[in-house]
Amino acid sequence: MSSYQDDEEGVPFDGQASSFPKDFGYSGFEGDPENGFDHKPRILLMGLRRSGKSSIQKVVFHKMSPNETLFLESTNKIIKDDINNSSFVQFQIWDFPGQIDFFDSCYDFEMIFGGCGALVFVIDAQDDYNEALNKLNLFVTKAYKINPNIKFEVFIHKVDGLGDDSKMECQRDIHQRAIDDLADSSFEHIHLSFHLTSIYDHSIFEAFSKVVQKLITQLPALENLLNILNTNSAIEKSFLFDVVSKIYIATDSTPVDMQSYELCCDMIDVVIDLSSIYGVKEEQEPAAFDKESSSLIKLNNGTVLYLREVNQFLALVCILREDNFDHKGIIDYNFLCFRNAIQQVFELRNKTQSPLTNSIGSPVVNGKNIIGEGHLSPTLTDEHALS
Ligand SMILES: Nc1nc2c(ncn2[C@@H]2O[C@H](COP(=O)(O)OP(=O)(O)O)[C@@H](O)[C@H]2O)c(=O)[nH]1
Ligand SMILES: [Mg+2]
Repeated sequence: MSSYQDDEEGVPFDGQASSFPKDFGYSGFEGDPENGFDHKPRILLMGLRRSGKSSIQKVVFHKMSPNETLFLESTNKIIKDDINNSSFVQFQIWDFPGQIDFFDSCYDFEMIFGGCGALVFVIDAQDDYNEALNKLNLFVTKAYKINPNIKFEVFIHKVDGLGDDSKMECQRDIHQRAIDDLADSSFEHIHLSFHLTSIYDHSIFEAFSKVVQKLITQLPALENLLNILNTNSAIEKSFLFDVVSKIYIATDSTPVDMQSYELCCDMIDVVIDLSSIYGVKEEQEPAAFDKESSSLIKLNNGTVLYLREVNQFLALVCILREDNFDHKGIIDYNFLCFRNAIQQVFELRNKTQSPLTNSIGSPVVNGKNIIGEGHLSPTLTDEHALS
């Protein structure tokens, strides 16, 4: 294991959280605690050389601009990156060198896959992908044998160079061949998820959001809270954003359309940019996003974007019709209830070391199952909200 390098290891979170305790984040991965590894879900980035793995990691989590990735040097050892220093989203990303080989004895694959939550396999769609598909099959089957709980995600990457038709064609082809290959090696029960991605638009953030969401055990509870909030406040769409990475860690159960997601991402940029220019007090540590953060943007098509701080790391961004924004008082009140409920979900998780979930996989808040009728309705509902 001498080839591992920790040079990008993030500074541990310093515990300065305003609203939440310092261990606020995801629950630890289900790996063996004895092996001395960090108890964070681990996401592995794999794929051929130059497929775009390091670029993805830099753009999504380190604010690198897509053009700068042209100058990235190729990775020749596993780079472990701790995503937790300033962000709610806490996990490790391991960026693998493209030329990694299973017969290389310096890698301990039992350990690598054993504690892994998700394996992201990146395929360069602008290149010939035959070799990539062979590698995919090899990696997935090997990883599955060691740890069948891994979520397998395939990023069909660099699709910015393809037209709409060829994107679809490429996805269909890769999907079909990957599934066929698995069937040929008698692993047809392995589930692969496919995403079309590019670092030049929001698709990479969207895809990563979905990967990260699968690692959040509290997701059903968060979704449900967002649904309740929306119904009672006449909100059309709401996202719970990790502000630093602009990954959404949950959204309500209506389908996500890319445009709304992009609008919300752009709103976060606007808010952070404006407050780092005008909103930072001199005597304080510069913090562009804090308890006071909130913003309202009216679009000229009768739609309103509304952003509120949920905690140091998270923001709620909602899209609603301008007419429904007349009830701002109710929306704000419902938001406070929502924020409280979120806080309870995570406090509970932090308190109990034992598994949080019950039979239907959702946490219990205040002795009540968070999924189910009537939950929180006494506080969140207001008859006037929809009248
Ligand atoms: N057109 C395009 N190029 C990309 C994209 N992502 C990465 N690249 C380029 O692909 C090259 C290889 O990227 P790199 O991250 O070093 O690949 P790695 O070897 O898999 O880590 C770089 O020149 C990137 O600028 C993308 O989404 N679209
Ligand atoms: Mg690399």
